[in-house]
Amino acid sequence: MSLTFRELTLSHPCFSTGAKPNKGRVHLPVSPGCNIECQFCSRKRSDVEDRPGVTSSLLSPEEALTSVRRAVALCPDITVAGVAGPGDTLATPYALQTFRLIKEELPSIIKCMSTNGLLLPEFADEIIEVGIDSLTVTVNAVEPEIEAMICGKITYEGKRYEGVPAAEILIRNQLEGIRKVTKAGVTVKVNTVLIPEINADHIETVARTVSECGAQIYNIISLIPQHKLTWCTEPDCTLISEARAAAEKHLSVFRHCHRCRADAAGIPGGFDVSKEIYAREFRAENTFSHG
Ligand code: CLF
Ligand code: SF4
Repeated sequence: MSLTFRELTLSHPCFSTGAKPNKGRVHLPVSPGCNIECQFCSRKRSDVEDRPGVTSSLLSPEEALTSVRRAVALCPDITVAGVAGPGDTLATPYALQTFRLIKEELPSIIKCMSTNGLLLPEFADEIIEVGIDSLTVTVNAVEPEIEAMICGKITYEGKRYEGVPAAEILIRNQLEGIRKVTKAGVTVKVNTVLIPEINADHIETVARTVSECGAQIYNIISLIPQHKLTWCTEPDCTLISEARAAAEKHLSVFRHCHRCRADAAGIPGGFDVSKEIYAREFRAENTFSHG
């Protein structure tokens, strides 16, 4: 049985809608591949870049379980084990395999998974059965013409799609998947990457649509202009505030996102134990993508 939204607001660092979270999470970089091509995404191995999509190493599900044990021993405030990349969690089987091990060995740990949602309808039953407590779906647009500017290509059922046809499939699956898992009691958070030149005027429509599908909390992530979106700008504080206010008409908004790496560990924005767990030397640059 998954935790309720109310229980998550008290125990999950990315579901606290009021005060800064004092709970922590350990991210397990077990998902190497992806099935879509976000124009802002640059996945890589790095010890220094501090953003989603970046990791020092990849782990097997068994190694990930060991990492959770070490993380909790080092930082007892860690309540959540999350898989947020570096690729998509449903493009390979390792994230769900990892959560099965956690469920068996460490049942009190909250299981949190982040996906682009392309394969969500297909894996919804397994997500429910494994007992994922919180699922994040990154939905950057619900209009195919807008999404096509953000996601260039997808690979789906063995075929490559581009442009608007790709965006139509992605949006359809994201919304269908959100409906399916929320109906079964899984709490869904939606992340949207705010891109001033592309989706800034579209945020309220995304928030309303995903809320109607059952999502309960919304997180706006500022674009880090990179890869094919270097022509775009990072949103300023005013634009972020306006976007949050527009979204908040429809669902709760999370405001303390730290655009975590795929191997982050500790309290977001606070005590960091990732170096001890993943043997990283130091962290510095602040760049971006999903989380
Ligand atoms: Fe990780 Fe994401 Fe789960 Fe949180 S992060 S998989 S929901 S446990 Fe949190 Fe980090 Fe922001 Fe993500 S601060 S990037 S929202
Ligand atoms: Fe895949 Fe996530 Fe990168 Fe998009 S941001 S291409 S979903 S890994």
